[in-house]
Amino acid sequence: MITLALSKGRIFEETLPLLAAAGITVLEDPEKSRKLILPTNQPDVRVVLVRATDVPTYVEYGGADLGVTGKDTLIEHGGTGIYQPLDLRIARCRVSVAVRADFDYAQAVRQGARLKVATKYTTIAREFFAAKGVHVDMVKLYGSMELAPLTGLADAIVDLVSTGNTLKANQLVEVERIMDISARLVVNQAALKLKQAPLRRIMDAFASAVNAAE
Ligand code: PRT
Ligand code: MG
Repeated sequence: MITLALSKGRIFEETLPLLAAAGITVLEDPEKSRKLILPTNQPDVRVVLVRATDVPTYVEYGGADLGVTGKDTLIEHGGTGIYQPLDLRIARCRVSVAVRADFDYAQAVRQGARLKVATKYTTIAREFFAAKGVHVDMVKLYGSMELAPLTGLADAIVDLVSTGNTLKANQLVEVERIMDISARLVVNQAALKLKQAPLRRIMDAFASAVNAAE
């Protein structure tokens, strides 16, 4: 049995075409079913639905043989003990710094002010501001980062941006782009040895589909 960990939403949706390229069809719609284990047209392949941030953990400890996860999530997890063979180029976005439109970020940085930063991405944010020599007080959040500068919880947020519509709707402006993000295929290292043939077949099909999509 091959177990693939996916999260509901964009990761699931954007992985479907790659699965199709490997001849795999998921037989149930996660938006309609309450099941967490979804069968596929291949009796020896199943999909497990986990929280996006839990995908690396499932793959690391062998709860799943492989998974699809954003580079953001992978960096925050640490990526230890996980094989990362392929950039799938799906679920693309960027990690950026955003502030209220009336906050002078450039001046705060220039003056060496301590910056209060709210984010779910504390590892990425810490590294970024350390490299800039900016002192930060980090506030860890698990969602709705956009609210933090509007309520005085923070001066700035570090969050994912795709179209920029969410920032705009909350009167925030993107002031720095930290890194580009896309989803990666992650594979359990022991599984790669024990189930080499079926995993290679899926990895190769994904790789061809990614190259064809270029
Ligand atoms: O939502 P939930 O709390 O269950 O978990 P999650 O947010 O970790 O999962 P999900 O499915 O939202 O995101 C999974 C992965 O998709 C992320 O780890 C990213 O690698 C990738 N991805 C790509 C995105 C986006 N684009 C994205 N736009 N993840 C989140 N967003 C959010 C962003 O946080 C912000 O709130 O969308 C909003 C911004 O979008 P725009 O288009 O308005 O700029
Ligand atoms: Mg989300």
